Amino acid sequence: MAIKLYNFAFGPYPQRLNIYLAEKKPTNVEVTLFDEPDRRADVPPAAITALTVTGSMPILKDEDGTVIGQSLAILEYLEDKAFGPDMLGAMPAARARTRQFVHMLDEALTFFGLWGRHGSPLGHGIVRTSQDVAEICAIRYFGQLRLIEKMIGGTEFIAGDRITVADCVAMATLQYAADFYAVPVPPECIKLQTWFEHFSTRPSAARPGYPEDKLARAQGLAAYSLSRRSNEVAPVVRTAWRLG
Ligand SMILES: N[C@@H](CCC(=O)N[C@@H](CS)C(=O)NCC(=O)O)C(=O)O
Repeated sequence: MAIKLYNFAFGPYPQRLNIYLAEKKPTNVEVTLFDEPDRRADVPPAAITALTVTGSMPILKDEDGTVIGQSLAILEYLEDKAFGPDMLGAMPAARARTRQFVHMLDEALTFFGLWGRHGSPLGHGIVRTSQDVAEICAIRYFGQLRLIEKMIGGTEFIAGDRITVADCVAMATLQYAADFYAVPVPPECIKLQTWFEHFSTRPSAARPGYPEDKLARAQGLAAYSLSRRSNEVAPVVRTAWRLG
């Protein structure tokens, strides 16, 4: 019997786990990947989404009946229970350093997700959108990346000399921003950019396939956000991204 993980093949939260599992290679985790959500086709199956209150992916189910429905809690649980190399940190200080990055990156993704939802055609007609929210969240996203940049030392990986869950969360976030919405790592975040280029070459970070119709509408988020706003406010996003 194995720990079961239900997940999507793409998406910023699912991809945290996809990258993590490709790095950790545990032998006691069985993964089921679903295509993009389609309620009519029962994908992912209602029997799976009903396991948690949100029904979002990823979802973990262990053999004793334990169910976990948040990606960061799943990562921690797998660090406790999955076979494979330690990816959190051996000592309390190292673990705390990894978690600091993870929380900062999680906040960054929240800002980015809101920017994408409110600032791109993908959200239109699906959620109530606000150009102000889009701009505020774009600024907060870039600001958060600049803070993370300051926290990174001169190490090969985000939290130190060994790969940790922070690398998986960082890669899933920056890859989603770059590949799906065409928003690159800001050029002034040199350490983050160097790390991103380096980590992108790992097999675990292979670009996932995105649904073509959604990809087409998501691309060029920054340019699209700018073009929708009067010149009065657009410079704020322009400055935040150092667009010149
Ligand atoms: N905070 C959750 C977010 C998970 C999430 O939003 N997953 C998305 C995919 S990126 C999802 O399943 N969306 C479909 C849905 O909620 O029905 C986590 O960290 O696991």
